Amino acid sequence: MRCFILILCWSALAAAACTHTRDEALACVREYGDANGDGQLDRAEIDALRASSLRWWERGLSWIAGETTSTVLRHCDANGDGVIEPWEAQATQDTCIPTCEAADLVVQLICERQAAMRAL
Ligand SMILES: [Ca+2]
Ligand SMILES: [Ca+2]
Repeated sequence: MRCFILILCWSALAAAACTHTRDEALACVREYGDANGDGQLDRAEIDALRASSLRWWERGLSWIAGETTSTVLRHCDANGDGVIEPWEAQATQDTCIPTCEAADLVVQLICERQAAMRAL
């Protein structure tokens, strides 16, 4: 019986773990983050997106975890020029939202909240 419950829990976790893809996460970050509509994300836009999406304690936690705007740029800005362009998504697959769990987090913490704010 315990095994059965464990398997149930595991499959529930596994199903809940990956409901979004990296492409979805990147697309919505671009959609909600690119404030000036030039097709790329700069530091100020990433800062603004984080500030308006994350709650103060989540920003604190992410800062403690080392997930800052600088980290985002380091992981997602392939040529290091300070802006994230669409072509860099392909070049940073291993560092920028590398797992579907990361994609889920981005969608839940940023995209869904931005969508909800827009709907108001
Ligand atoms: Ca922009
Ligand atoms: Ca770049």
